[in-house]
Amino acid sequence: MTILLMDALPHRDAWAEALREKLPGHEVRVWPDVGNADEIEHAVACFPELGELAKLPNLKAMHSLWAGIDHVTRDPDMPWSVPLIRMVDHSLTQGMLDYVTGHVYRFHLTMPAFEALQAQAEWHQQVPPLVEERSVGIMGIGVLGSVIAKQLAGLGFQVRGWARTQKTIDGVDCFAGDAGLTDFLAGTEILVLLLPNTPETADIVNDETLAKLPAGATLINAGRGTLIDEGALIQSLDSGHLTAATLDVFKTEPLPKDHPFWAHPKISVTPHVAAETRISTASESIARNIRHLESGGSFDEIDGVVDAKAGY
Ligand code: NDP
Ligand code: OXD
Repeated sequence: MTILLMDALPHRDAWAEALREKLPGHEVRVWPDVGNADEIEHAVACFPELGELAKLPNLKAMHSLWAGIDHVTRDPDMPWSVPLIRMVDHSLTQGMLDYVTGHVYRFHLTMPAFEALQAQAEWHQQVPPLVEERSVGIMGIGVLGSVIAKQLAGLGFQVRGWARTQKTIDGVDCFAGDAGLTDFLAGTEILVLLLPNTPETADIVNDETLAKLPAGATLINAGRGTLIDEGALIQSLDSGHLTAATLDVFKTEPLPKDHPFWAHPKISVTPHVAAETRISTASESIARNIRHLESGGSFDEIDGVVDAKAGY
């Protein structure tokens, strides 16, 4: 059984070593040393070169190193007939849980307002509400969003979630589709984006949707930069309707040096670090899926198999 690590990743030797260790008896090749392409059955990819996946005629599965698959599906020649499995991994989930919980608390405790006061050496005691008086809305309650929703509900926040299909999550008010979006937004003070990049989610945060949030709302985008109409976000912040935004992902990454987000007083930028794919645990997720398939297991039993029609 031969596995090809597709990318020119910074840590690809470590990835290859981890996969070899976890899949003894398998050959792990590292692109561009493909060898006989007919022998490759599993491709492990984050940001593969365009057209390279289509050159592997006997591929059984493609394994994305990231939870988001847009770096793989950007390839117009990607072989959609081969199942694509996105990363579902404990460390990735825990990292996102830490990131979102931390930034939700920062907004809940109105830290941007205190930071602005500190810059003016102003003592102004405006006490934040308690968690049970604060609503957090999560757009995208899939693998990551659902764990975060449960955690925030457990901490006492009023939590609501929005997805394409109706969900039931204990302690979380769930909304679905276009029909549920207005009500979802109207009751959301801290909006968290954990949607994938698809044609349907492009610029889903725009003038119209931002206006549906209550005045004073805040935004955390840990999903994809494509979710936000950047001009609409800046306008909403400048008007004071939205009070602050924390952005981890951007339409162009790295965020260009002259981009207005860097210097905007109400925007905090993190460089796509909300959740990292860590080699130790993620290589085990991939190895487990490969072992499962090799032992005759089906794709239905694997977490994260991409629905080609839905595009995520
Ligand atoms: P999932 O596929 O498990 O969840 C996606 C969620 O989005 C689902 O709830 C899905 O609805 C919902 N959704 C998709 N399309 C629509 C739509 N058109 N309308 C409404 N809801 C929609 O993905 P994960 O939770 O694993 O990851 C989410 C995203 O987070 C990734 O795609 C990636 O972009 C981003 N990410 C960012 C990282 C970072 O470091 N910043 C790290 C990891 C991930 P339904 O449940 O009905 O299918
Ligand atoms: C992502 C990831 O999809 O880091 O952004 O997994």
